[in-house]
Amino acid sequence: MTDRTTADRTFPQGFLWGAATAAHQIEGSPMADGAGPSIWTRFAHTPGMTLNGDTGDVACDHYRRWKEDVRLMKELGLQAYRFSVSWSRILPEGTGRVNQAGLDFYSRLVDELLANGIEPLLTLYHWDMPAALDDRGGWLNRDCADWFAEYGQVMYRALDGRVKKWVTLNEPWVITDGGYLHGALAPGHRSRFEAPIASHNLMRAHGAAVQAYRAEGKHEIGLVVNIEPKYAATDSAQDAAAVKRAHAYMNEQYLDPALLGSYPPELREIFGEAWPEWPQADFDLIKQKLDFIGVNYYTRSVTKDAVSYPLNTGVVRQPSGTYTETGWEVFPQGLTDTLTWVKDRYGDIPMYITENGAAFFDPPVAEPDVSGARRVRDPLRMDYLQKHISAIHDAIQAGCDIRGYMVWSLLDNLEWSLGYSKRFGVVHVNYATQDRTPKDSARWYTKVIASNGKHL
Ligand code: LGS
Repeated sequence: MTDRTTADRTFPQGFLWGAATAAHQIEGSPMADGAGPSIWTRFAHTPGMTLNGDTGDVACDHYRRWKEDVRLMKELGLQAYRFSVSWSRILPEGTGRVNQAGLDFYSRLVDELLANGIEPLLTLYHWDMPAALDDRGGWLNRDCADWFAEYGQVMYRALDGRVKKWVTLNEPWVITDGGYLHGALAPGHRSRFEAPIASHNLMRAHGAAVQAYRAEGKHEIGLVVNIEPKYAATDSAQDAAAVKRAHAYMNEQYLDPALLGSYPPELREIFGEAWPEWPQADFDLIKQKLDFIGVNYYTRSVTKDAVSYPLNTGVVRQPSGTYTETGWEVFPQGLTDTLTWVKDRYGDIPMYITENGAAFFDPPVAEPDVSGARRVRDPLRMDYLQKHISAIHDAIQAGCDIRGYMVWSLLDNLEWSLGYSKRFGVVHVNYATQDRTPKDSARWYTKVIASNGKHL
């Protein structure tokens, strides 16, 4: 570890500092201007699926307040903004007819970002598949690779002149584990047989969208994965094997086929008879040259052998650990370990931290102080971000090619099935008035950006 008080913490020149969001979590107005329903609109409107029945019908009303939100980004000094496009605004039926009004929304947003000197990072898929495609089997239907490439092509043709950084999928592990294995996320299936098929088809869709990009696009495209490093609870052989299973399932299941063209052998052990044989042609599709990997990092897990479905592992809570509001351990060293692991296993590929952040209880917005500014004091979030940004610097010093950092999230927003109960924003959102108030962490982040990481 470097000495945080004296080390030269300047980040590489051109390091991109920004913030991230996703369509369903902030936009609201899901059916506006000719959009079709997405699986998340449908899921959230199904009784019992989200905390308090919360939906994305209003969220942060960003669909109408996008201009004001870009102004806020500019005020905060952001250099980049990672957002996602809602597929069903563009193709209401999922394929075929393009809804120009939906496309116009993102086109205006991109123009406004560029006019303010903010670089857009566009994610094609952050979990909100058109419901019409789920009706045709969703990610379980092998045709999804063609559907996704078609949607990608529409977006590349419309925006590649202005958007230079593209992401195919956000976190295929979460899509599958939440959507097809445990059912807490849309479309809410619970099947050990479906999960490997959904995963595999997501990766085929990723490969097809990258191929389509090479035919149309001139810039960069990558994949975003969540990585959670696994550490053994004891030095027993059983716990070591449990770590290998957990690590293969969560961290290697997607990067291995994308970058190495194969799956780790532990997946067969985990899924047993539910693990199919895959044709070699599928791996040829999945393994495309990528320009970067996006890493979403939140926490680690200390893992032990245990009876659980389907991994037979358990997570050991750390008595001396610090935990966030979502119950995740704060463990910055895990981010350094994660980034060096990616480099060691997959080679010297450029990486972005495409998400990192924490939900903590925030006190109410304080009355304006003498300067007239309203404040939200969020020292725990600031501390979390500070330590994780330092951990990235450690990884850079260890030789990792890290190109940028996107805090999760710009705004407090809809945390999927947890509804509005968890606040991840560096900017507070009052959902009754839609007032935005930068928290202390945002003010601090502005200085980090202005000093290229020196002012941590
Ligand atoms: O809002 C989501 C954030 C919040 O935390 C975002 O849309 C997702 O891309 C991303 O998955 N997000 C996220 N992930 C943290 C997952 C940690 C799971 C830890 C489970 C430990 C028991």
